[in-house]
Amino acid sequence: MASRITCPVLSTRVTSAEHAATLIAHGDNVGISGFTGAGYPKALPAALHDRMQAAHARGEDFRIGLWTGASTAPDADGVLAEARGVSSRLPYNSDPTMRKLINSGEVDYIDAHLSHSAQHMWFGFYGNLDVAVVEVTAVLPGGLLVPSSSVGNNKTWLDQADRVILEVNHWQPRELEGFHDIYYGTALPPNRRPIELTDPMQRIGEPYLRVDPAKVVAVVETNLPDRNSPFTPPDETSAAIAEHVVDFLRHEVAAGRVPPGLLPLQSGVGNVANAVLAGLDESEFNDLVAFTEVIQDGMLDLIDSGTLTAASATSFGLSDAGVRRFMANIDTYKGRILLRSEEISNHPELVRRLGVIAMNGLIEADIYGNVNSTHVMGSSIMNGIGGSGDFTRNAFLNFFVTPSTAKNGAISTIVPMVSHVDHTEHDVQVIVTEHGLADLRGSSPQDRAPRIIEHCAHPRFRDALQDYFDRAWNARPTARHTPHLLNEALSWHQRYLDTGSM
Ligand code: 0RQ
Repeated sequence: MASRITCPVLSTRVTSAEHAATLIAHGDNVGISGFTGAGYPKALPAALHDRMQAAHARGEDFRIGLWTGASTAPDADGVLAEARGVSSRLPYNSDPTMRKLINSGEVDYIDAHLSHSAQHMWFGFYGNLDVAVVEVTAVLPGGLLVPSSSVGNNKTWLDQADRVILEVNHWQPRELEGFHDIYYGTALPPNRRPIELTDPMQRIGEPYLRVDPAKVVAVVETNLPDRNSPFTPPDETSAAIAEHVVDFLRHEVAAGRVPPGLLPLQSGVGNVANAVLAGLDESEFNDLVAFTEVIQDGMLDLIDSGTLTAASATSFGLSDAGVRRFMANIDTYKGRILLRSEEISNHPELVRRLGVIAMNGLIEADIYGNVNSTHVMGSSIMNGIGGSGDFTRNAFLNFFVTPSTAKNGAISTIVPMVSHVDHTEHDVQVIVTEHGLADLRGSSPQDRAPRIIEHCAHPRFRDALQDYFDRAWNARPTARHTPHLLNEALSWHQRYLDTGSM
């Protein structure tokens, strides 16, 4: 195995994961790498899990504050949750074991916008970061680090942590060097300057992360794969959603509001998002570019077919087949894929300047266009807001895509009033289900309701939604801007909790 650690100082710090784990103590805040299952530390969390369990067996408390880029994997979030070793967690989680502890009240979850997480750290809102644990591809002289398959919050964690543990993962292709653009120009108010990025693929930083070698207390070598999620081909529902989105974009181009090559695309994670990308791939659109968070298989398809010329993101989020394809052709992607820190990939200034077209999933929307992306029945977290708020509010055009029902039709994803709000009616522009699309731009709440009911709701729920709107309209003639029946607005959710169906 060729050495990936060519920094003379840091090559003396190579040690085992078990030893490195002894350098983390109960009560520490620990910032780990990782974003949508890519680039998270693979060995340290398991070693820490064992230390936590041993401490708990001795009757001692051992819990840490766990900060990440976004979601990690069962062998990072999962094992630490299983060890009951996490007191607080930020900013985005999709791990089922961690989710259970959050929903049982055992773990405090701070569900920040991804673009906020780094700056809130710099502002001092989260407290001191004791340790950073960051996976990298290689360690070069002078503390220059070749990042791995995600960047996330690594720059901030490396800068801010008192102590740093590096995992050098030999599984990550050494050829990843050159795929990153790490911007070191962010300053704190009142000294901030514009971020001079005017093209999605412009380089404004450098290919390496930096670390002060004096802070590095351990370097651990691994050879373990990322958590690569299986890819499900589009089903009938997601294909129908994709068709509505593509048709709408055609319409926008014909109306002269959007250029023929569209505008930089952001696509959320999940199968519906992949289906929309597949829909674009089959369409006449080409020469597209992405300014997004995650490169999923669908993006790779678009790059391979030439529909997409290039993509800027903060992370990969590929299936096993996607990873094999990427690795086999890695040189052809160089210069066409750029990974940045999440504070830049999701930066409101850049999303707005570039005029991004944002497409994200939802859990439920109400008849006035408020969107809930995070909570089930008002109280249980699903994943988190992620980057959906960063992109939605600042986009040129935003879409929310969803099947019209969930849980085998027991739940309508269009409801009288959302049980939690992530994206307000002031932000949301286009809602799309398999039944159609509601364009909410420039419309009042009373105009939106009939459109959403008619075009987006499942036919089985349409009459009940229309009936709710009509009765609310008639109930209080002086309160018709956003008519509601307050004693009934959340009754659909209560009915589901009581009976298992809305
Ligand atoms: O749960 O698998 O247990 O049945 O939610 O739903 O329909 O498979 O859709 O995978 O696209 O996820 C909003 C969660 C949608 C996602 C959300 C249940 C449903 C299923 C998933 P089961 P689907 P998706 C960039 C952008 C926030 C972050 C974001 C998300 C599960 O898109 O996390 O946008 N978004 N980031 O059954 C109860 C409802 C439901 C419901 C769906 N109304 N009530 N359960 N479900 N609707 C990426 C990042 O930021 C990293």
